[in-house]
Amino acid sequence: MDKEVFSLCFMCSVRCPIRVKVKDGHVDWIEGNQHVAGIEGSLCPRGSAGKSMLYDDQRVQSPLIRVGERGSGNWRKASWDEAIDYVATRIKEITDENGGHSLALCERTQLATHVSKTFLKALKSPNHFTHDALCKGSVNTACRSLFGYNDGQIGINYGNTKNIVLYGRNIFESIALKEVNGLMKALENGAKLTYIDPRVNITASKAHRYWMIRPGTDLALNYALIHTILKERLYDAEFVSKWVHGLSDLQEFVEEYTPEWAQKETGINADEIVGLARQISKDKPSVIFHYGYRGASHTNEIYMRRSILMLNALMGSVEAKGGIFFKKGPGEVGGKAARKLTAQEFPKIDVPRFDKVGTPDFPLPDPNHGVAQIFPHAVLNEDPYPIKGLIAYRMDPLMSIADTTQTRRALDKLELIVTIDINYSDIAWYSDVILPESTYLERTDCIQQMNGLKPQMYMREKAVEPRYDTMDGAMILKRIAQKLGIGDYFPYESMDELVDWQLEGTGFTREDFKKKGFVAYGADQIFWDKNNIPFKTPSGKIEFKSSLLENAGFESFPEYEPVPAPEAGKFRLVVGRSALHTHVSTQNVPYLNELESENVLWINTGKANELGIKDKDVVEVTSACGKGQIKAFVTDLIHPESVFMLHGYGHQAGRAKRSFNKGLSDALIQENVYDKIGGSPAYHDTFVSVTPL
Ligand SMILES: Nc1nc2c(c(=O)[nH]1)N[C@H]1C(S)=C(S)[C@@H](COP(=O)(O)OP(=O)(O)OC[C@H]3O[C@@H](n4cnc5c(=O)[nH]c(N)nc54)[C@H](O)[C@@H]3O)O[C@H]1N2
Ligand SMILES: Nc1nc2c(c(=O)[nH]1)N[C@H]1C(S)=C(S)[C@@H](COP(=O)(O)OP(=O)(O)OC[C@H]3O[C@@H](n4cnc5c(=O)[nH]c(N)nc54)[C@H](O)[C@@H]3O)O[C@H]1N2
Ligand code: SF4
Ligand SMILES: [Mo]
Repeated sequence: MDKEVFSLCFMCSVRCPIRVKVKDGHVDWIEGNQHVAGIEGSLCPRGSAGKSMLYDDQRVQSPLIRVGERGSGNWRKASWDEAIDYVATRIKEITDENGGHSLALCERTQLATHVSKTFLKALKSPNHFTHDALCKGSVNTACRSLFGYNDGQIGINYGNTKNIVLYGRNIFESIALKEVNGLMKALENGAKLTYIDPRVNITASKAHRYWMIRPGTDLALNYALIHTILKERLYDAEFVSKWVHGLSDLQEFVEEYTPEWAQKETGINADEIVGLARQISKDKPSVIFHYGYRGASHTNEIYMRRSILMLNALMGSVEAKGGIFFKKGPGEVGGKAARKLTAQEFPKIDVPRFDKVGTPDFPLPDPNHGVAQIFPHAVLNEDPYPIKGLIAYRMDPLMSIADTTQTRRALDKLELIVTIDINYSDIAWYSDVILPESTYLERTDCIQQMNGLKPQMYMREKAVEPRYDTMDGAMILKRIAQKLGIGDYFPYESMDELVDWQLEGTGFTREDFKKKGFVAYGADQIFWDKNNIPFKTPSGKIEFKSSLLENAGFESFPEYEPVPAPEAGKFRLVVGRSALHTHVSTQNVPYLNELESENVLWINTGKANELGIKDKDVVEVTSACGKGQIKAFVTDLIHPESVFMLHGYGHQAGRAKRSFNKGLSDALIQENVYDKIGGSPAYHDTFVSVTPL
């Protein structure tokens, strides 16, 4: 029998709305949900490959318990009853002896995150941590320092923008579909795009203005832009005088950071910097300085992200059409959000988090996410206490935290590693137990609350029955919880019941999602009155002079520290994504692997000639913490100070045969250093030497 199901893609975390056509119990076709504005049927390459992932036999097919050494790949099949019993028994032993806090759970934030948070809270462990700090920890902190809202509560109105500046935000390859479609619409309507990156990528090729910046110096560029905007009074005076706290402090601070000074630091011509400031101010407030995710990734990340947000405030583009806006929830229109299990009462936890976030040692990162890259340090040093067990749920610390060798040493100290995954990821391969989750096409999931200009809810609905002996994540955790005697926190027997529980009191039912795949609380876009924006900072204003930073003992405007050039023969290693893969997840998916199966090292032609490296030669890349081999891509399209590779390659799980040992893992080479204020890792603060073999 044929049917069509509205659901949510999960080939990456963006979760675009999709329509799945099913024939005789098989997925026949996947396309974007045509009812959703900004999607209208479109899908990215990874979304289109969902079927290839579903019908791939090289994913985990049943629960597995390790029989050989960790990482040796010797497994025995187990039934769900046995696997759940085994995991619950081991968790009980560990937490009875060492306390609930000796168990940690890491996860890439997803729809069932409220379930895993509940699991840890019920066990009295504060040690839930997500991918967030690895991705944009300092962006989150910077947003809170200026607006009192985190980055997740802020959106970008691409479709109506007139002028946009992207700092290494490689939007046409590091994709979120709605953003791409929105920006394309704006470009068709005449918007101007400036792209800044030490590397010429697809986004650079679509820009009106491209600057090959010296890697790591975006902050210097921004100080010069701010200098020019203030000196020439190019800012939105009305907005700034109403909302900005600390303008005169900023003015005094940027006095010395002239465009001529920035030219020396960044390599960007001073006249061009002035030219951008003048041009973009003509389009205010419908302009965007994109605060990004990754791009620059350095120990001073917090100040770089703050400087971008300040540029938006100076242009008055905050809560403006074609600028950045605060996301509106159902409460704005008298509606109710879906319930979360975390709203229950839990036992009090009286120990700090493993990463000390929220204590004077690490006051500013977001405790809802924690700081993942501290995990290896905390385990190895037993600081603040010994951690004995880890559940890795849709996150791979081995490939996603810098310095894999160090992370593996930390994992070796653990008594229990359990992975909930769909693939033979590197962390699954290194675990004691693998609990396979059903893929997104085989499972119904928790409700997606989508706050934005128009608050909505979406639902992931099962399209086909699971092909293998797999289970939904929220059911796996519930069953372990039952064995541990904390089952009462999980008041459902199936995913449908959990969704019904979430929807209680919202006025919507599961049936309502069947028509279009989503429900909307109202029809109109909501912008707040610009004279009445409820900033959540202590002053109620946009805090250039930040009480969040200063109360914690940090400066709002620390002096700029010049970015060192690499020593002779060395390069700054920078990394990024490809349009064809998601992080470390999809390299083994047949269709995607066929299109791109290996990463290469971009190296500047002049530098390659000096080193005697020719295109496609295999080279060795060496840092202070690791080394590996990779093919060279010799090109003029990269700044001579940096070399670049795609993230996500160099997998070590033997049963994922297509991706096994293909290319090189950036995490093996990168040092685990980070922004000690904002929380982001400094992935781009590793210097490497490159030698021909
Ligand atoms: N296809 C695909 N799309 C994705 C993802 C995916 O895995 N695959 N992941 C999603 C996620 S979670 C994220 S966080 C986003 C990431 O999206 P982006 O923030 O766009 O990140 P990257 O792909 O990491 O691209 C980083 C770019 O920054 C450049 N860069 C390096 N150093 C500097 C510097 O000093 N200054 C400047 N200006 N640029 C620099 C690099 O050369 C690279 O081109 O993508 C999202 N979209
Ligand atoms: N070295 C280095 N580290 C990085 C980055 C980098 O550029 N370089 N980028 C950082 C960024 S921006 C981010 S966002 C993070 C992402 O970090 P991660 O979350 O670790 O990476 P992902 O590839 O998104 O997903 C991890 C795991 O989820 C599994 N998975 C996929 N779908 C499902 C599912 O439906 N259920 C379950 N249970 N598992 C599933 C995949 O098989 C994979 O093993 O990495 C960060 N870490
Ligand atoms: S951006 Fe692509 S992979 Fe990610 S959810 Fe959307 S369609 Fe799927
Ligand atoms: Mo990310």
